[in-house]
Amino acid sequence: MTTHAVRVNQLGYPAGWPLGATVVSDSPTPLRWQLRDPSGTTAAAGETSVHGPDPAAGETVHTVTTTAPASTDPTDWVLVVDGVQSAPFALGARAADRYRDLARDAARFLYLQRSGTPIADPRFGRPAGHVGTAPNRGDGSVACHRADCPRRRLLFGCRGHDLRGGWYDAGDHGKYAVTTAVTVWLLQHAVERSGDPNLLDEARWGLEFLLSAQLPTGDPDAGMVFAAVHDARWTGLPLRPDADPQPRTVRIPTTAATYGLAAVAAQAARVWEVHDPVFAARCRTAADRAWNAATHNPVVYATVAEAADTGGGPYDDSDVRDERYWAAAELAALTGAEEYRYAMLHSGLDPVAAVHEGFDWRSVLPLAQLTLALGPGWTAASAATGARAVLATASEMLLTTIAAEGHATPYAPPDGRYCWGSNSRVLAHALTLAAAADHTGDARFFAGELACLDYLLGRNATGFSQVTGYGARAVARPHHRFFAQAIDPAYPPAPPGVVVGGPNSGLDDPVAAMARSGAPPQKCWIDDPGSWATNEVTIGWNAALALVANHVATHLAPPRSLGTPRAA
Ligand code: 9MR
Repeated sequence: MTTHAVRVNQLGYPAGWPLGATVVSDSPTPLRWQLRDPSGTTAAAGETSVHGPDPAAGETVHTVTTTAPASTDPTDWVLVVDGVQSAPFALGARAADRYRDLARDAARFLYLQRSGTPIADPRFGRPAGHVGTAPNRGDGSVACHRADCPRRRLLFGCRGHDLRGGWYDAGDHGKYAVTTAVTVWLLQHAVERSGDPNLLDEARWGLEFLLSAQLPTGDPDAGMVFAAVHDARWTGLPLRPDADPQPRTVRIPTTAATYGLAAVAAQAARVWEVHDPVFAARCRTAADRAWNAATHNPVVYATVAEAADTGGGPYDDSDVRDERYWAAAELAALTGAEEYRYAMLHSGLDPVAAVHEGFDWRSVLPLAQLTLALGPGWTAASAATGARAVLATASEMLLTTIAAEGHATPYAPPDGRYCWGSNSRVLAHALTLAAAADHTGDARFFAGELACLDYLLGRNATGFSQVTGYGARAVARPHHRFFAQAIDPAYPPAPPGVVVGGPNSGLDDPVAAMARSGAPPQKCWIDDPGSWATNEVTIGWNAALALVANHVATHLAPPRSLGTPRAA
């Protein structure tokens, strides 16, 4: 009978909310747990619950469930079970503060990923990437391969399109429309949700790139949006963006990319109205053009075959019903027009199933529900009520999963296989629970959101916090061409507050395949810069992290004093 590990949220636990932990032990009977303060004094104690086998982790586990006490000693608490000690964590107000830090750090990662502009940062700064200074070939004039491109000159092909700016998607130097759209949407959603315009500048950086990827009037694909611009061939690690010598290539305009612009430009038209009405009007026009173009070109898909020349990710998607639904929802909220409501009504999709599965760049219907639930602009009251019910129903299902899983995560794919970027599924679920908490006021949903963060910040079978810089035992060697100190000390380390893709049953790279072959799903991960399939970082995943951390920090903040009422 042995106890091997005590896994906790290494950031910490805010006072009055659940303190949940997982203990790896084959003891058939409950074990004593002790919560010890930094001096080693036991502040609280109790008994574990025997959970039994946890198939996702391939382990037999117990769980600890108690309420986090308020504490005057904010850091370096530990949980001890059967002589085994957890990593240290914070309690009380300090934990809430750390979520505020995390929200800021997570959002800053997007700035650090900007292309086409120098990055001003003492530790993580660098020259502008892909502006055309040698050895870069630049993104200012990237040729496309369309036979009917109007910029084509006889024999020489297309003279090139200006696709500077935007964000590098991940550890490579590709810039992709579908992930840019999700990232822009998340940032603008935060603004629409809280009224805090803090993230608007960053959102606009991504949006301007999408606008420049939309083909102008006169082009045979007018209104459509290029899917991506990336290197013609994969480059190695490490590599600073401005030192990338590869020619750049642009990927054909697709229906999914175009609906993505329609959705976020419609959302931007609402959000920018009060700050910059001229830009808002430009966004509205772009959204209209994109909707019409995608409606007339409904089946132009990004495919693995089309991406086969390597140098960028395929981001393949051959079901764009959800992208159309998303664009329709954002346009309905902007204009109230019947056409968009009709499109949603006849999508043939099941919103509860989609929200329960969670969003990613390929499955975006949940984003539409989050917008509709806010009831902005012209959204019909019935649509808002319906979306809130969808979020609440899906959230109840997520709480059931959390209660059943040994590591209390809402992620339990039906086939038992963890997907590429599984950590981002957990974040998607956290956003669903956050919205349900806001719309219903039900504290169980907020506790569910915290459980998602517990998992990501250390209560998982890897035993690592999956966020850089947050936790004594945290991921530190992500797959990234510039934050590559793990490979070459001349490069900067990963900045704090970056979430990696996490456990991926596919083990789709040689490093992960070699190290983790046969591992249970939640252990299909390795903190190695060579593992792009488990340890890469992306803008979309980090934007979601920023939103969740921000929501938690805001929810935990003491209610603002309304002042002393004066006598009438
Ligand atoms: O995030 C993407 C994941 O959903 C896909 O399954 C995977 C394979 O197509 O690609 C992931 O995206 C990667 C892209 O292909 C290349 N740049 C890094 C992206 C994150 O790992």
